[in-house]
Amino acid sequence: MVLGQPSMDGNLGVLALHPRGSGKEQLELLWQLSRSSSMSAVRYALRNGVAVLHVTSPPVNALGAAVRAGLVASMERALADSATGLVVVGDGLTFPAGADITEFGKPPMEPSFGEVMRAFEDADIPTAAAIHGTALGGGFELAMSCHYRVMSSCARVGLPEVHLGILPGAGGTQRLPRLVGADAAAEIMVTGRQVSAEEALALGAVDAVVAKADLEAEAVKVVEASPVRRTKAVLVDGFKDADSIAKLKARATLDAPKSIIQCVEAAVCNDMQDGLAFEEARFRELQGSTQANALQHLFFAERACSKVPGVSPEDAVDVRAAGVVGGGTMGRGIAMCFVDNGLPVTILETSADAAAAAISGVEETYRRSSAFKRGRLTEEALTAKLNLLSSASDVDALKDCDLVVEAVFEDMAVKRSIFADLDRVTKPSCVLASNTSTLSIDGIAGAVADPARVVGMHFFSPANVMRLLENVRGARTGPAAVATAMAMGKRLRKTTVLAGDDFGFIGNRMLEPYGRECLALLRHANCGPELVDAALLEYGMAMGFFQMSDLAGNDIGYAVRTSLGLTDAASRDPAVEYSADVADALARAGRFGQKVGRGWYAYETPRVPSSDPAVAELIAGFKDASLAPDVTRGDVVDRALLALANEGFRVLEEGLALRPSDIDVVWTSGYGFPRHRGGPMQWAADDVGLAEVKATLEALHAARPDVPYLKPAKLLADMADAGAKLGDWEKFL
Ligand code: T1G
Repeated sequence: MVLGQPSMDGNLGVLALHPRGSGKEQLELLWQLSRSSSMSAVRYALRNGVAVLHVTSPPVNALGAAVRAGLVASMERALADSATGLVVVGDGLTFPAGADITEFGKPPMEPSFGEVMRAFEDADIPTAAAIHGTALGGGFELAMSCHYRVMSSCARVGLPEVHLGILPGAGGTQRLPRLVGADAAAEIMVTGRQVSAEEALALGAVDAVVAKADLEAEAVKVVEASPVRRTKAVLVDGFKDADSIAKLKARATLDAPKSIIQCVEAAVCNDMQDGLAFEEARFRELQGSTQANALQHLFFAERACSKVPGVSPEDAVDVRAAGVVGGGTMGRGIAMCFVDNGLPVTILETSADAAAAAISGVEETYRRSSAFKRGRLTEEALTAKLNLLSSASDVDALKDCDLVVEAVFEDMAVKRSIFADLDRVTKPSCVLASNTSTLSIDGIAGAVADPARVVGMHFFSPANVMRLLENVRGARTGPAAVATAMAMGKRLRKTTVLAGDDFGFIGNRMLEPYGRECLALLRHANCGPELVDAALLEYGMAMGFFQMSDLAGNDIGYAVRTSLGLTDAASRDPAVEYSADVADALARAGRFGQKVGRGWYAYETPRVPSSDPAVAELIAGFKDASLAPDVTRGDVVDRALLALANEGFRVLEEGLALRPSDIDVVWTSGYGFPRHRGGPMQWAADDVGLAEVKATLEALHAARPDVPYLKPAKLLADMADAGAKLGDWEKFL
């Protein structure tokens, strides 16, 4: 192998193209490496003649360069020691959970993944992987390069690269079909799902499932008693189930899943070497692509968002009992989150009847759920959940709570009186949270003696389903309340972000200009909700704006605008465009959306929107003949999504978000922004480019100077002028 040259040996391209120093110097560097950090990353021991390798690179034993070097050096040492077999184990949390994602996009380091996999597959002694935790991506590929796989009963395996916009590039697309067949392999890689030990054994992906305590010993027994058996020698039969592969192809709309299916097809009719070359070529096309960059941006964004500078997880209150004030849709959903994660909760309502109704409402929701209907949620498990749930109509019932979440309707006076009551009966250490989506947390906190214990916990409807939790720090919210809310988000397995306390926090604040621009588009002659929504769906939004409004309820938006004095033309600022007048008219016509069977669309079939001539007639009254008659889908995307991203930069410059990637997490996990676009900030800055974003916004603003949200945010403009990327944002604050 000649260093610096792209090689055909499954070397993951991005990891092999760096001509630093001569071949000889690089090799020397490799052995130095294998002598130093790599040997600390992989511990070597000989056990009755069997070499046992322990990968020790916390937190997840990712297969970074040092681990790869350590594995290759240890294999060579085992052969030099005439070992009779070799077992590889992960120390700590897990068997290697994949390539080291932090190495992506950085200068490549040897040895290549291909070299590591070949060393284990081509070894002349039997090799086995002893799998615990989550053997994912390159980790599972390493296991499949071993001749045998022993798995602990609670472990999981998988190839989730598709979630990073890439494919398993270390032989996974060629070895998995050889172990489990083309159909199952394609399904596992296209979905990126984790596979349980039981299923992995049934599929033939592993050879044995044992108790964790016996894992290493059992793996040693296997290599002591088994011959060399190379996965590459297995031939792959064609797809058996044409329907399921057709469904898989239909759902494979993004680049990575398409390439994965092509690789499995290549495995069917090619020998291993050709299949690996095909896989490598597809991997090179994907790595560094817009979709891969976007999804990898989100991988780290979703891990960074739970970290709050200056607030330590140790500050969190130990929550052993929770309370929820309000047994309506949101209150019930929040209570379900608590009991779903084993936390006792009391729902407080205004009367005993309402309290009882809240409990039966929760039970009914569980019984209607697909989990219950499909038996995943058993009667017994449901009973256990309901045993954690109680309700009351006397606030004293919440006196022993460690956390109380208020979820009543949006009225400041009502919320303040509830918080005053809570302040009176709860422990001083109890954290008081509000699920408000628009009102000021600091305004609510003013009702209690110690405002430091008041924080916002903004769940999204339905709270027991939606992944996002937007916590809100008021001006007087203390570190304990912030830490408790963030820790609770993790405990409830929510994607948790911290926002500042201003109108609409992060998500709803940005929803405002996005929605206003969608409404303003209706003034063009050819534009109705159908065109706007079709353009947004085509872009990848989970839902069009008008479909989303009908789901949320057009009366909610109208009530918020009325509370802000906007629905009365006389009290509005005439110098500012108001595009929501058509939405006000829709609400006044009682078209509240799905809940009444008509909104921007008609819903003859529940949840299925269809065009309604009555809406076209209503909108016709708001058409503006002075505007260009026709808008295109491209115009819709430009106007709605650039207005959204622009507001994101305002949110950032005002300190309402801790980092731009938090904004992307909010919109991809709470508002249906497509993950393969990375979020509004990453898309605008690193895909479109800030210079173009700025120029487009300036042109839109020049045409409509009475629309303040179209004026480029200062942070955006400064970064654009400097040709900056999203990662440089802090330099411009
Ligand atoms: N590389 C680098 N860092 C990683 C990592 C990885 N693969 N996986 C996790 N981390 C970090 C993470 O950023 C966090 O850091 C800490 O570990 C704990 O993670 C050749 C090219 C394993 C199921 O996609 O799914 O192999 O925030 O908070 O909830 O074909 O992490 O503490 O600083 O998520 O217990 C394929 C990705 C890679 C698996 C554990 N592998 N990881 O979940 O902890 S591509 C993956 C996970 C690949 C090959 C290709 C999860 C987990 P920090 P965490 P967790």
